[in-house]
Amino acid sequence: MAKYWSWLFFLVPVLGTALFWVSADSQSRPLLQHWFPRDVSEYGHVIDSLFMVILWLTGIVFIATEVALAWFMWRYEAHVNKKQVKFIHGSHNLEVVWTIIPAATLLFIAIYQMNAWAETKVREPDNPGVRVEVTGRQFEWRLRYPGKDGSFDTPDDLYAVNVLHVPVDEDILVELKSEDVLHDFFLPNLRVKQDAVPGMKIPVWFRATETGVFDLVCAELCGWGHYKMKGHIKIESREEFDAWLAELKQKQHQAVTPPGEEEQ
Ligand SMILES: [Cu+2]
Repeated sequence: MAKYWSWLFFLVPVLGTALFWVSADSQSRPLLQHWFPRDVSEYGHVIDSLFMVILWLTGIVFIATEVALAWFMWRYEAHVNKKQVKFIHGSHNLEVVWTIIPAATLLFIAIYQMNAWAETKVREPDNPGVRVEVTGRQFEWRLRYPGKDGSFDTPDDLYAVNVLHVPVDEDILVELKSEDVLHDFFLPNLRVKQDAVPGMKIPVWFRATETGVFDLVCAELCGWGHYKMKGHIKIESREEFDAWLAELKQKQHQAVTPPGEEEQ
């Protein structure tokens, strides 16, 4: 019976690896591209290559341990091995080895990822093309642009909901907030994922390299309507973005100014 179990366990790494292999995004295997969403961010490849390094490391360990598990089940089946079992009380050398190897691996990852972290979380752009405030609330994304004067909390602030317009090839600086609970600002195609924490203003930045409409979703289970908390990011040319902003300003102006009180 144990022989069957060992085969079953052996199938885990085999099927797992095969599934990753066929679904990976590659020119030579265009069958099932369930891998990363298309990268349209300037630093996206940094995140992706870091992901691949960690996937290779954990993948090798996964396959090695699963194969070892299956092999031991196969080799040391009780019915076959009539020899008396020898008990041991641990091995000091082995303990040292399997403590040092993971510790060294983690230290390697910690040092290796420093540049990626700095790029995405530390080196805030000095002169962003657009600043926008994004506030997560149950269950939508509230967006605010500073208007002409470039600062928030002034009468020319512009408001939008769920569709984040940004110009392509410019640094975008998002000031991320939450109005109620934990949310998570997730732009899969831009490799941006950041928790929105009540009481905090967290800077997030990216630079889009292509125009198009992509997902903006909440990646934190934030309540019953979490699934509804999805929007879009619309990446467009500078001209289109300015035109949209002007139109938004026009609409907002009409909405707040009573007829006959048009400012000159
Ligand atoms: Cu949410």
